[in-house]
Amino acid sequence: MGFALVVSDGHEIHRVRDRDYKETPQRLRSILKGIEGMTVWDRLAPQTFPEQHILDVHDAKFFKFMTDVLECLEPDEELLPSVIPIRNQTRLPSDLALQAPYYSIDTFTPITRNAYVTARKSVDCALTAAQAVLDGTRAAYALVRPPGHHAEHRYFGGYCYFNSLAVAANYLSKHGKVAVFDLDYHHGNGQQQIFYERNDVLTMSVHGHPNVAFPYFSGFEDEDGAGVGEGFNLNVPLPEGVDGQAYRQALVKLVRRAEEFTPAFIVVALGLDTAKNDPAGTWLLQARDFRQNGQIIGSLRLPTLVVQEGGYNLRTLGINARHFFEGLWEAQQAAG
Ligand code: SP5
Ligand code: ZN
Repeated sequence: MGFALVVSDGHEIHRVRDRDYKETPQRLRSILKGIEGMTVWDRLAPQTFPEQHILDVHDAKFFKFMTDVLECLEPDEELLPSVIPIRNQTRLPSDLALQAPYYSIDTFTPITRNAYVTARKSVDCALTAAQAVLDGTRAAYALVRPPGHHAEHRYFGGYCYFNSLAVAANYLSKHGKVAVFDLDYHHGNGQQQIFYERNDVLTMSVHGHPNVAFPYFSGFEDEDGAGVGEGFNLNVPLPEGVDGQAYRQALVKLVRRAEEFTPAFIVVALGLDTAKNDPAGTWLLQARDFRQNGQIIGSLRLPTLVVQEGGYNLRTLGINARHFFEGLWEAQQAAG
């Protein structure tokens, strides 16, 4: 059996223009171009799942705000958060333009009808891939945009709207313990916050130190979970300029923690912005490093769901994704 591949359809209607780099349809096309020559893939069409799966990890009013966008905005209208309502956090502003900052962690993630529609589809792709894993495939890749790992229980931001990987991890968790590896350059604050008080989903992240990297307010080493979830969140913040070898040292720490946890499933937030020359990062990973990262995760020999997150260098996204999956495949085959 091969690896399942589920690709966002209709994502081209959504794009985020930012000054330095962009979360655009070309990103997904570059990745697809890089991996489609591999013979391992069994392509699966995205299935539609009930919205209850989203409500299992996101706040109901937050979800309503996202869906209200369909009725309240013009097709091409864009809301960017501006006023920051920090004073009265329990009073939901009635105006949608003020609800945007109320539910946002930043001021550069636009709210549009297309963002909502495509974010819903990203969730469906992640759930379709999760279902493939439950059905016995060794690995499934949800190649999606928009990304999701910065979206918390009731916040969007960092180009993310719904936390697709958290929705999928929560779905898998009904069948066994889940260990989440966030490999994106930016801290996976979304799933950290969503699972912070749970001990059946271990959340882990290697990322640029929040002193110098988005999202700035979380990803510190001393955040290790709360309540029964204490000890079930692991952050490894690293300085700028990290190379493949230093990265692997951190990744191996996560693997050791995962082995101790004895999960039934692995979920990987595959950010490719750790690559050399990525405009969003400062690290130096090359294709061969992504292959080794795939091998390290594959050495766990567990059913694995991979969800695409960031990565913005159109010239290297495809080759790096390909190397990651070649490594994952090799290690899983070697395991027999
Ligand atoms: C999924 C992912 O990789 N999200 C990364 C978001 C980090 N973006 C960094 C901040 C860009 C700030 N640009 C502000 C320009 C104002 N127009
Ligand atoms: Zn990122």
